[in-house]
Amino acid sequence: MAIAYIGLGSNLGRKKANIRRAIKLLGEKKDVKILKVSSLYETEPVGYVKQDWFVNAVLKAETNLTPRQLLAVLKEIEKQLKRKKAFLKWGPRTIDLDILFYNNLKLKTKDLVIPHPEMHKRAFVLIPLMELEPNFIHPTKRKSILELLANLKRTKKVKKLS
Ligand code: PH2
Ligand code: MG
Ligand code: MG
Repeated sequence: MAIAYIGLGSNLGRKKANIRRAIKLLGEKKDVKILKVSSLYETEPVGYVKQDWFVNAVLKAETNLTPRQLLAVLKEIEKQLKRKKAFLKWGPRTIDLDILFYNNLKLKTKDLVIPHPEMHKRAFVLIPLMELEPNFIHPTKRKSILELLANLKRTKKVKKLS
């Protein structure tokens, strides 16, 4: 069994409903057990800024899928939620599901990089992750989530939803 952390984001359509639906679909997979889910946050877009704000969250799951199998499951759920093929890097999407961590694995392949290569710079990931696992050590940065967040220059707004 492995522990995986997954980042969820949506900025098209019914954003909160998209996030909740993705969590439900993932939880229904027989090889995935969701252990914890963070609060939902409204977050200012990072990267391509001329798009709507996102709703973001992070979850912790136990799984016996390999990273590659887990990625395939996440892609399948993205498809089910009608994510369109990217017309713009980092542009609007109904749902985005990213593997943040998979145990302490370090993996670099063409279509899958773990830990997620941008996560340590993103308050919209670190803040929800802080709720779940403040002391988890980032396998390549060798810093805890708490430290990464403390070191982050925060320019983008992240607001907790009730
Ligand atoms: N995802 C991106 C690019 N920018 N900004 C926010 N606030 N939230 C996201 O999930 C996000 C983003 C690419 O996946
Ligand atoms: Mg992403
Ligand atoms: Mg993605």
